[in-house]
Amino acid sequence: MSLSSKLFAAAKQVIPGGVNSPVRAFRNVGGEPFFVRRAKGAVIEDVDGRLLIDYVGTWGPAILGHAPDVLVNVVHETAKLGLSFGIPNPWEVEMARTIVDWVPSVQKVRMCNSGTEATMSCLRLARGFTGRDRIVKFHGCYHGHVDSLLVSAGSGALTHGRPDSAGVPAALAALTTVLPYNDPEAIEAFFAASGHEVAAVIVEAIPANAGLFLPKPGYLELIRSLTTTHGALLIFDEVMTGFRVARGGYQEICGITPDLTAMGKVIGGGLPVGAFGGRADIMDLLAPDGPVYQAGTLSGNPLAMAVGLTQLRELEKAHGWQRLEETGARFEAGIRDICNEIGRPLTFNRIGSMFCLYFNEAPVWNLDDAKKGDADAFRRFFHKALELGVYFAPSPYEAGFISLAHGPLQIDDSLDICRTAIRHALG
Ligand code: KE4
Repeated sequence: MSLSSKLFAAAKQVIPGGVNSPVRAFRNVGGEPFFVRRAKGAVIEDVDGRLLIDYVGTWGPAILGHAPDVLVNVVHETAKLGLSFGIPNPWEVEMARTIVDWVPSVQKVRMCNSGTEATMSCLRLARGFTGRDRIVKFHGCYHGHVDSLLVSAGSGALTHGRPDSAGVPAALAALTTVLPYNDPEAIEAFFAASGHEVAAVIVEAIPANAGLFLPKPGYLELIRSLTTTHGALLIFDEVMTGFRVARGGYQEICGITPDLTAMGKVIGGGLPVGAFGGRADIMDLLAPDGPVYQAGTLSGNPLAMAVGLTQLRELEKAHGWQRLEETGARFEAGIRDICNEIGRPLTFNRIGSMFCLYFNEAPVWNLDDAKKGDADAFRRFFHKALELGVYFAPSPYEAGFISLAHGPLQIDDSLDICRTAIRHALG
């Protein structure tokens, strides 16, 4: 019996499902999760000594690769000064100024401790600012485990076939309208009828919790236009895309100015972090100045701020976004070559260092398309790749992440393994 199996048996005695976050449980792919001992660069080592090239990257934060010396050193140095203060400190001012400088739509920003806190706070702000209650989200988009947003959610909720969580009061869920993504007619019709009720539309800047699919040309612009016309706010959830697909997130690429933005992951460098920001006239409604309450014991803690700031600086110094695009393009070209060799043009969606290989040959533009993928083929692909030394997300409803530590060697090795795994999956 492997040490991972022993640990999983022990974990299940004291942790629900044996995991601290459902998607880690391998329920969608079958089998048992492995337990990690350590990680460095593009490689993770499990407790049984197996080495794996990692395309999950702790779900986005490890954009430089795991445990780069520069981040480990800054943890050591900062920890000597304190682990948490619950008192204003210089690091949080510098983080706020960096975010405001890099993301022009963010005039003011508040730190918190997870992406969920960030999106939850955006909703409360939007409701407080507009005096309205209705929230609009999209099928398959995931914004963390916020009650109002666990309605037709993606990621782990979708993976486990429960996009609508138990425990969310029906009265609250009734205030959330869920629309099909990339469907202009649907959102136009909804706003024509009910736009005056809407506090905010929240959308993943790039939906990456049902695999990954891209906004059709003009779609985000339409959402921006409709929200502006009807006095609703536009919230970009950039928890995953922020500081990854571009220095200023996807809004830098698409040129759309949201009213609020939720952020996380990359800005913590692997330590617990979230942030939300936007128009000053909205953010100033937050306590202690305004009537919208939001708080957090560990918000702006020095370790997360110091590590996150260092990661952002390293990304900028290394021209990280250009390099991530180049590596992502290399990986995509390799996957497409494999599919051409096999004569099976599987759908591969990518933006920069985020991607999804669907076991589906038709285009994937929304959740319904994503669900047409061959789940059994994905399972065979996932486990063969894992057996051969590559770790992809244990669900077809997640994205893959490439880091600056994924060099040509790792990419070429990964593609060789993917060739075998795809052939195995397709039989
Ligand atoms: P956290 O609360 O997990 O820090 O962030 C929630 C969140 C918000 N918005 C987006 C677009 C997200 O993708 C997430 C969380 N991402 C998932 C991966 N798809 C986290 C993995 C997990 O739940 O274990």
